[in-house]
Amino acid sequence: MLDVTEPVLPGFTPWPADLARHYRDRNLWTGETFGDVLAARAATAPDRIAVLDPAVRWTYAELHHRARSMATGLARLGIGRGERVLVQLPNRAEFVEVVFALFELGALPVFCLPAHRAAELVPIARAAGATAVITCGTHQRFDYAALAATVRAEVPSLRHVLLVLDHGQDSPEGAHDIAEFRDEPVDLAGPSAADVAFLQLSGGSTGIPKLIARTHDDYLYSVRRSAEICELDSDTVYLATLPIAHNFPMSSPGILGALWAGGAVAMTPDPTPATAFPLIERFGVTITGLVPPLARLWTERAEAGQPHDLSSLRVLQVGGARCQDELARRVGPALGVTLQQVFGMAEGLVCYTRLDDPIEVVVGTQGRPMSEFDRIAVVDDTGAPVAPGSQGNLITQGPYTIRGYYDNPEADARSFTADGWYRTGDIVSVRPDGNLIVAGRAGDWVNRGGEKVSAEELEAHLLEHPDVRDAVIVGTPDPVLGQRICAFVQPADSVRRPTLTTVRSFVRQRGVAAWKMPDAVVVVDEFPETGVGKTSRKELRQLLADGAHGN
Ligand code: AMP
Ligand code: DBH
Repeated sequence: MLDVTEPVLPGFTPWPADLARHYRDRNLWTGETFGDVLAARAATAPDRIAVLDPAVRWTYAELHHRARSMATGLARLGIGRGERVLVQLPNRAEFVEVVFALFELGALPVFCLPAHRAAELVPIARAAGATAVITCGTHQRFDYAALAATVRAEVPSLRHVLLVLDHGQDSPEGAHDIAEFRDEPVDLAGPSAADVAFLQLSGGSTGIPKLIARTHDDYLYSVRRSAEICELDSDTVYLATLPIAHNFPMSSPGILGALWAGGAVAMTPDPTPATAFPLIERFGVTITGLVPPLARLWTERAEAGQPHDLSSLRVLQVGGARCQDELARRVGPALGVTLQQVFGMAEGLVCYTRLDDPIEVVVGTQGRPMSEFDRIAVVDDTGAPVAPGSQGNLITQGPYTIRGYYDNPEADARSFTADGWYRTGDIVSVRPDGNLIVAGRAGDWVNRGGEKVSAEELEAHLLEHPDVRDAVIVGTPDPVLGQRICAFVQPADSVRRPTLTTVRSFVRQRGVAAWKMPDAVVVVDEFPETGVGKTSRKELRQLLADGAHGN
C-alpha cells in the first residue's frame, strides 16, 4: 500500500526511509506545512503586521485570507496540486501572497530571479514541466510580461501567464491579471508535509541552473532552526533586500523565518543604500542579509556618514560568497550592528556564526552548521578524509540537505556520492572549534604551471592595498603555464589607479611567494554580478576570453 506521508512527485529523490523516520521521530520534521504555519499565526495573532512594502501593509489575517482567496482562484483556473508554476517577481508584498497561495494549493512555485532572461527561463520551465508563469508587468524598465510571453511560446506545457499588475497597468493579450483570481476562499485539500513544497534553483555558476526540490518537512525544519539561531521573535522586522526568491533571503532565516516567528517581513524594491536605508528607518527593520559586494557598499556609505536612523537594525547577515576578513571587521562598527556570516546553499546545508560568538569567530570564519544533525566531512579528490584542520572538499548530508537534484541523474552522478552525500564544490577547512573557513570553490583556484594559487587568498592581500576597493582573481588560459593569474581590481578612487607594477610590488612586500604574483591587472569600475548580486567570476573569465587586457 502507498504510504501517503511519502512524497510522490516523480523526479524527486527522497531521503532513505530509515533516516526519514529518524528525523520524524526526533520531531525535526514535524508534519506541518507552510500553509499550516500561516494559518496558526493568523489564528493566534490576526492583527499583527505580516508584510510591509512601500505600498502595502498586511496583517496576518489579511495575508492568510489573500493567500486562500488566490489559491481558490488559481484552482478555478485549473492549476492543481503538484503542478509547477514559475514565479518571477521583484521584492514586493504580492510575492508572499502568491507563494502562500501556491503552498495552499499544493502547487509548486519555481523560484526564478528578476535577473533571469529567456536563456535561463526556457530551460528552467522545460526541466520543471511548468504549466504557468506568475510575473509582473514592467519593472525597472524591463517588460516581464513580454518575457513571459516569449517563454510560453517556446515551452508547450506552459498554459497560463498571470501578472501582478500595478494600478493602471493593463494586462496584454494572452495574459491574465492575477487580481481576477481572487475568489471567495473555499477549503482546498492542500499538500502534506512530506510533499515537495517548491523548486529552488542552484546558483548555476556554470551553465543552466539545476532544480532543487525541497519538502515542507525539511525546509520548515531549516527555517525554524535558522529563526532560533538568529533569535527572531514577534518583534522581528526582516528586510528582504536580496532578490526575495533566492534561498538566503527566503529561508536563512529570511522571510519564512520571520513569518514562522510571527514577526514582519518588509520589502525593499532595490538594495541600494539610497532606497534601503530610508526603509530601514521607516519600518524599524531589525535584521537583513546581504551579499559581500552590497555589504561593502552599505559599509562605505555608513562610514562616509549618512542621514538615516539605522538604530533599529541589530543584525546584519553577510553570505552567498566569501566575506573577506577586511570587510567583516568594518561592518559592525560602521553600521552599529552585530555581523553574522552565513555560508549556505539552496541544496541544504547552512552554516551561521552565532550572535554571541567572539568577534574573532565572526570576522574570521563562515560559521558552523545550524543543526546538530548536519553531517559534514572534508575530503581529498579521491574521497578520503583530509587531516583535521586541512583544506579539502566539503561534503554533507542531513535533515534538510537534498539527496539528489530534481529529475537530473547526470547532475546527481557528479554532485552526490554513492551513499547520498552532497558534494558542495566548496573548499573549506574546519577549525577545532567546529567553525568553517571557506577557501573558495574548487574551480576558483588558478593552476599556474602546476602551482595552485587560491583566488581568495590572493584577493585578501590585494584588498589591503589602499588604492584597491575590491579585487577578484581569475585564471586565464596560457599556452605555456596552463593558466596565468589575472587580477580584476576596482580602484578606491578615480585618481590613483592601481597598476601591475604597484600591485606586484605590494604583494611581494607582504611576503607572498613569487609564483603567486598576478600576471596581469585589469582595472574596472564594476564587477559583473550573478542574479542575486554575487560577483560573477564566470563573466570575468568571459571578459578575458573576449579580449579584455591588463596592464
Ligand atoms: P547557490 O548555488 O546559489 O545556492 O550558492 C551556494 C554557494 O555559494 C555555496 O556552495 C558557496 O560556494 C557559496 N557561498 C554561499 N555562502 C558563502 C559564504 N558565506 N562564504 C563563501 N561562499 C559562500
Ligand atoms: O549562496 C547561497 O545559496 C546561500 C547563502 C546563504 C544560501 O542558499 C543560504 C544562505 O541559504
